[in-house]
Amino acid sequence: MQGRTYTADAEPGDEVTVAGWVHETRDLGGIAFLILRDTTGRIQVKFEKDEMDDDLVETGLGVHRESVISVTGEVAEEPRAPTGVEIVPESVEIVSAADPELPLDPSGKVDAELPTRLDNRTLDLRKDEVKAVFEVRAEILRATRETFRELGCTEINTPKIVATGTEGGTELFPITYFGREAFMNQSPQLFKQLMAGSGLERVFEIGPIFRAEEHNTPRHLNEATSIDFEGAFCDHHEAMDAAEAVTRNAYEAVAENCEEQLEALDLTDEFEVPGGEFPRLSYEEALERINATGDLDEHLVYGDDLSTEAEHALGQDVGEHYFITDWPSEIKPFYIKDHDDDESLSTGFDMMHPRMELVSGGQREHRHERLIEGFEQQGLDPEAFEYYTKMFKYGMPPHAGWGMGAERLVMTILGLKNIREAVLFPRDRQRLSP
Ligand code: ATP
Ligand code: AMO
Repeated sequence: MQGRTYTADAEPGDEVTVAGWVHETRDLGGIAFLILRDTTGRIQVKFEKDEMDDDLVETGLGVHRESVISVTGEVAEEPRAPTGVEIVPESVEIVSAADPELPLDPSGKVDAELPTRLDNRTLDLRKDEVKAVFEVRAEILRATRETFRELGCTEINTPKIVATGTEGGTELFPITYFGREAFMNQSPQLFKQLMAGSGLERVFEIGPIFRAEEHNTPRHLNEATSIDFEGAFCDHHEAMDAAEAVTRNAYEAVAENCEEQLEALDLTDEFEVPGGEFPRLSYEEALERINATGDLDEHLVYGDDLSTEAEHALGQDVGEHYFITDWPSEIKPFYIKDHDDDESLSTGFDMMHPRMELVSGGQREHRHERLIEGFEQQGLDPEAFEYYTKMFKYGMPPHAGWGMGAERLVMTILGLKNIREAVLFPRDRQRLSP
């Protein structure tokens, strides 16, 4: 809107036009106040009924909450106003009137359940503490791009409509692509590896992944945002260093640049950037520690995958971010390389937050014959992946990488209870719109 002043920029003595939402009105009889809200904050508009034009007063005070209005007037200092200034209006224009009945109360005085909030995201994001989550999310992604730049990576974008899955056959969304069978991509895994072998060498992608997850849980989405790294001439240790750097820098950026948002989320006092290096436990050590907690009904044996309960028990025991390394080869995907001195052990790793897994990664099998053997061992047809495997015949350096769920990162940094709170329009088993 031409000539519009943001509420935060209104200085005493200015003649301004401020446009925004009617946050609330308070009628005290001879005098009434309207609080106008925009993205920068709030400002009080004062109506002195005896001294002002009746039409002006009627328009200003007759409008329903959450309507969009534009107010022109002079800014005056007023110590009793919430921000120390107020506008004495000369004109009020109703730009877009709101219904008196709102599906959700943006002032937050009436709590709303998550589904109601998700159905009405526009109104929901008028609340400071909800808006703050998405401002923090944007800051985390900004800091992540900066970390990757420092790590010498180039940002890439890979296809989301693909011919094959990589992360296990049951979690694919099939689609029809001009009469052919195709799928929504579960991970940029194969494409990022192909780029590690290209002249780019070190790449990252921040993009959607699609998984037809069987469970409806507070930490799974059917469309998630994956932060992916892949680096040529990297081993799994360097890949873990990169995952740790991305995580720590995300926390640091939030601590440095999101003071206002942490306050809105009531996290100022408890927010902490992770301290020392994240401990690196081998899978075998992890099993021993989980069994020693006595928190599980079952006794875990070598070769077991870690259940949610096992992850929780270990997370509580360790109490900080940590890695689980050296998994048995058979429970890691075909593209992960085994240790040279012990082929039953993989270089695959997971990076865990005490609440959940954040990252999976590892060094990749870059030797063509071994890769083909790996496909066969997992019961996959290497022919279907020929577009990928053939590039391993033309000079493929050793490489390593990982994938990190962006929503899980946001969720754990802010202590959100449900991953859906970290997505504007989540996709889960029930939710396809908005
Ligand atoms: P990823 O999906 O990327 O592998 P994750 O941490 O989400 O990472 P899953 O394999 O999906 O890992 O789940 C980890 C464990 O949690 C598995 O053993 C799985 O069976 C279990 N699990 C997942 N969802 C549920 C659920 N709703 N209730 C109980 N257990 C679950
Ligand atoms: P993985 O399948 O473990 O590994 O996924 C990597 C990370 O992505 C996040 N994630 C999810 N977040 C929300 N909802 C989901 N349904 C979901 N699924 C996964 C998690 C998980 O740790 N190709 C490998 C990565 C690699 O080796 O580079 C992969 O996709 O945070």
